[in-house]
Amino acid sequence: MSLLIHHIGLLATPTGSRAKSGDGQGDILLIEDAYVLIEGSTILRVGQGEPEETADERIDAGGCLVTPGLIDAHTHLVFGGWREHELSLKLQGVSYLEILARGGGILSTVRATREASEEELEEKAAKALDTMLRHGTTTCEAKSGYGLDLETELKQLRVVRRLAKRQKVELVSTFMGAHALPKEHADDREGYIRLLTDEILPAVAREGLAEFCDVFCESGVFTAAESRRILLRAQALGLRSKIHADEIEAIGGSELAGEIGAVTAEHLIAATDGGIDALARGGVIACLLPATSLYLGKPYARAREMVRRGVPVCVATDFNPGSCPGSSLQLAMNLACWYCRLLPAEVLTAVTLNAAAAIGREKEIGTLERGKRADLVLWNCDNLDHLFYRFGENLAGTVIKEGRVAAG
Ligand code: IZC
Ligand code: ZN
Repeated sequence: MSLLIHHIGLLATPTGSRAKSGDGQGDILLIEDAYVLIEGSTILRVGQGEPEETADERIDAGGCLVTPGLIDAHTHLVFGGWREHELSLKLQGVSYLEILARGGGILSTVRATREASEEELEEKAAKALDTMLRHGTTTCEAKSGYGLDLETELKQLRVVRRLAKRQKVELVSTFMGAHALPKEHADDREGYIRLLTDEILPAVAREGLAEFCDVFCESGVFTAAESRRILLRAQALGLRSKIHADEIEAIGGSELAGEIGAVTAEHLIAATDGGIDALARGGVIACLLPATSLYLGKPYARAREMVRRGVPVCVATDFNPGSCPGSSLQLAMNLACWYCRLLPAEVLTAVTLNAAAAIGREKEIGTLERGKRADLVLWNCDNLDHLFYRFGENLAGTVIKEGRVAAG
């Protein structure tokens, strides 16, 4: 089955199959009056005007902007409950880490996730994915980390595996058992780290439930030395590394990411110049989450400095019930412009090709080029600047996933 999408006013896409950094971050391909010819689930050709071949089906894009499908490379997708009771606390000045230290925050979501059935977790996450798809997200990374015991961590990851089969957003799974110390190990850090490295990680690897392992390397959570131990054990079991680094305080997470060849370092709000250089040296992608800065009232990551120092920048939502209870990648894209000072073309690369590389999918998705998967968005606007200039409304029109209309 072939599908032609023609009369595209402007096609905007990064090119290639490697993360882009420096000047390359904003170096995108722009084609006016473009078409995309799709065969099955794959792009056959992208060009200008009309192709010579006929197609089984046609979609007239009516002069709109078309980009690759958005890729959300950082979410905590599967969780029980919400945390609206923290809103008033936060408004009264109680900090995110203080709420966690009092046994709330992540630990309250852990309680709700342990109590929830697999079916409940699955239905809830399926709804979130449906919303994301309608907003242009065609691929999404999903972390565990609200179980913090063998049974519930596996439960979360199995939910992701089932969701991957039953709905349209493509999912990439990350194990994040090192998200907090569970209450039963509050006075036994060593015991919990052993549980992770000796029992839970081997079980995750045995069942093939995750491609990545992530650690919350943060003051009061896991130290850089503990994070190193957990991530190296995960690497030995075949799981590539991600690190929540320098979100609130810089305690060596970026340096560790560079040292152990992590694929990504996440947040980086408090990253130092030395930390940014360590990322550049290690070829680590910076995964920035500006909607979390907005929600926690924190500064924004120094994206311009990262681009200047040669670090590829990715932008994602961080969708989770505590620090980012919203799944709009479009909002994160707006914030990346206004507060991280990235240009529209740079942000486009950040949520497509660099996001694909952040989840190990740069050869398959992230650009509109021959041989890549046909994931794309027809936007309700006709130029790239417009997409970033508007905010608070969903501008995604028709969303195509693997060559089929998935939403809109
Ligand atoms: O549930 O608070 N930062 N982990 C690290 C989170 C935010 C998610 C949460
Ligand atoms: Zn996160």
